[in-house]
Amino acid sequence: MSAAGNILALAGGVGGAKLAHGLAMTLAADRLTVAVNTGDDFQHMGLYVSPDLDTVMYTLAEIANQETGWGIAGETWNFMKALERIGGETWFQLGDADLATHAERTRRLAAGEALSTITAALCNRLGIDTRIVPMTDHPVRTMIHAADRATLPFQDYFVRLKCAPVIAGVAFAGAEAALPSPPLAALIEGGKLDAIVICPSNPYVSVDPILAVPAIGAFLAARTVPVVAVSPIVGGAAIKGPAAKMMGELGVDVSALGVARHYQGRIDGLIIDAADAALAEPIEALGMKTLVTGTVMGTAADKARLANETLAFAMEISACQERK
Ligand code: FO1
Repeated sequence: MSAAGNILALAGGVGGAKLAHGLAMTLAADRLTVAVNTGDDFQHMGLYVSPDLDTVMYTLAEIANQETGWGIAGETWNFMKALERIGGETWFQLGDADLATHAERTRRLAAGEALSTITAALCNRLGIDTRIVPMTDHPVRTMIHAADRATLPFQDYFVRLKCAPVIAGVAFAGAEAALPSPPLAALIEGGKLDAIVICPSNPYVSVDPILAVPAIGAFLAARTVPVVAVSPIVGGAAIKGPAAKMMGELGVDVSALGVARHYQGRIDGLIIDAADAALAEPIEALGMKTLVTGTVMGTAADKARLANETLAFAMEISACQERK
């Protein structure tokens, strides 16, 4: 694979967006496609909200709100204050600038445009030249099966209930009928891909929904290019979000080894943090290569470095596979 190969990155929330940003800084725009989870999407107050698409878009446009991990930097909350005053629903905070994205996306969906078409238009207006595409234009909704037998839509679990319910399982309603979005289908059918990068997103609710789209999961299972993942679990904890809590409740090892087991058979390499160096051996025993490096991305330089190391790791695996 040439140094700047054709890369497909699979991303969800904050961690995924950070590595996608690093890859966008590293690769020419026509060499990178970021396919984003839409299982978190939902209708709220008549608006279609697509959190992971917005987190990736805002991150690559460098307008993401660093404090919250979602929405837009320097946000104002006049809409929410006015909503509170008249007794509206306020558990899901919609900032004034962020609201424009939801309103415009909702308007264009109602006019019959596809989510991938709208996403391309929004990215263009935000000055993003990297291709950001939804995993599918069809409805797929992540549902949390709680141990008390309740089935919760994802945002109810994640935001309204603050991830408190004990999780017993996850399902992706609509996934079996979903097709990859047209730009993603063209890429995976085009035969020009050099590697796939699974960004450090929650494996259960950010990456699995993408792989639950049958043609995407099948493409990875029958892969002819290396698939490398970055572990979102460092030192037994998640950098952000409920991944560690979920893994504990699902009874899997809350570690990079637990992540490796989750992806076993679907990836060729796992990048783990230096804090987890001792796990490299048991992870390699699962039949995948490992790269031990700094995986916590605090700065833009961290993002670019990890992106370069990820691409080099994928190239190395590709070279090994070609020699076989
Ligand atoms: N997460 C919260 O914890 N509280 C919120 O009020 C909230 C609002 C919100 C609005 C727009 C958006 O795109 C994301 C928002 N999120 C909020 C985060 C969202 O629930 C998560 O980004 C994903 O669904 C999980 O990665």
